[in-house]
Amino acid sequence: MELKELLSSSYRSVVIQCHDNPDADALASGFTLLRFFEENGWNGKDGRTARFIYGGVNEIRKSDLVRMVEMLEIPVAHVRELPEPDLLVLVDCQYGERNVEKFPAKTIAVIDHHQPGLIGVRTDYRDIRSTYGSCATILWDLFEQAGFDVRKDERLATALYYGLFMDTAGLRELRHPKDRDLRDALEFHSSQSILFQLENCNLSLDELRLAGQALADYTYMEDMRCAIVEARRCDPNILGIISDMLISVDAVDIAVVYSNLGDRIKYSVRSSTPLTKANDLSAFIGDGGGHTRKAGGQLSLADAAAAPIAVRVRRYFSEQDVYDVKKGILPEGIEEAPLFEKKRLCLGYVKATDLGFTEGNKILVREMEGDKEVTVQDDTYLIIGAEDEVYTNTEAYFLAHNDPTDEPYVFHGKYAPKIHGAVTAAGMENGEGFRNLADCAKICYSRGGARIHARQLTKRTKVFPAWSEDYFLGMPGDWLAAREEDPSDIYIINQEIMPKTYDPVEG
Ligand SMILES: [Mn+2]
Repeated sequence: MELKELLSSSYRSVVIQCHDNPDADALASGFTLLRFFEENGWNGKDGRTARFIYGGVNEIRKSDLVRMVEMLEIPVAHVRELPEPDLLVLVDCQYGERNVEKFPAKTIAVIDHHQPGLIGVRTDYRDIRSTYGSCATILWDLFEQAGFDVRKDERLATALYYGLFMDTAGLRELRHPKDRDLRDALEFHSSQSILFQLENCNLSLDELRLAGQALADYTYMEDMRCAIVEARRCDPNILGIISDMLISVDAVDIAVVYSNLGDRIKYSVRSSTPLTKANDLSAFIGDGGGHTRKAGGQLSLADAAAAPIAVRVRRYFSEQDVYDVKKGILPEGIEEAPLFEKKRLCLGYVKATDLGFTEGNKILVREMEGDKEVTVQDDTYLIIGAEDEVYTNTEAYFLAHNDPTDEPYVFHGKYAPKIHGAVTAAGMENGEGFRNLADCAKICYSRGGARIHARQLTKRTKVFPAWSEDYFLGMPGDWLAAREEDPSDIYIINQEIMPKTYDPVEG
């Protein structure tokens, strides 16, 4: 969806509504969208109106939210009745959901980052991006697309930044590269003093007591070095605080903290062991994601009734195969699996020095999987691979395995990798230094021909290769591969990538 679709002047009355018991993300999304409508003529001379409301029994009471509304001057109204508007835009929630008071409207639009729910409920426009950490991120992306620059009003930038901050446990559970883009683009355009005040008044004395009680009653799985804690119903932000405390305990390598919010379960995961990535465990438990160390997610009540959190955590460990090249734990019979041959692939490449970087420069590469730092050498090539991932080669290796061309590379994936100098000197406009790597890249063709043995996985599998501390994760349907010349060099190939990159060897 694009915002200009909502700008028809036939919508004389526009109402923006967020969920009942609004949180920071909901307030940020509604507030900035209201300003967008005003920028485009609503609440002006011609009588078209736009307002921002929420329903439900309760008025905003949480202290950081009360201050957020005051300090950012958010004109939000608590209502129980609403004259039917021409256009109702729901932000950070969906029409007909339990936590959203239902008001009639002629046209309904939904902008949300939760799981799409309630198929069949009427919605005329929808933009649901459930892989985003906050609804603020979607709004920011839509504003960018529409040419509405929130950086010119510090209050708007601060609102969006704080919305993302609160929905991602203090930016520790960022899920999508766009979340990182928002953080970098708006950090220096937000009011640091307002953010500091808000961040430091979002735990009440009651919540402190709740966190203490929850921590006192942990479940400990000694074999996994995993601790699980259930907290009473609370603001989801508290879960991140509790899990951060839990993971700092010496006997705890994995921490899972959850709470039943009434309409769903929210959970927070921490890991301090390279054997388990927090985002893997989080995605296994329910609808979750995040970082290798810190992640979070949510689970529907029906799914939790079918298998509670503790059962899911146990299953995560019992229902997996683990291979470790360094320890010599290898899959049996992989050298008898069918042979495949690497295809010639169309990839993107850029020589780092052609981007103006010099030997020793540290650069930051942002891709779907996350951010990574690369130290540039004189002969460093950056390659955009078949999975939109970015990796580096030396010049000698690159030329030995690829045929470069001068044709411009065209990116077709979901998030075009970006790059910038990782130096963030004082006063430098961080986030604005990002360049789209794909725009600078040219096409090369990999030589192909390398052969592997491969078979499809029937079980979730972790492979620790010889050359990295990080493991590959394979799901049933993905492929377990071993190089023909060296069957101990094993790795995982995603099931969608396999047919694009390998051909079966006939006979
Ligand atoms: Mn949200």
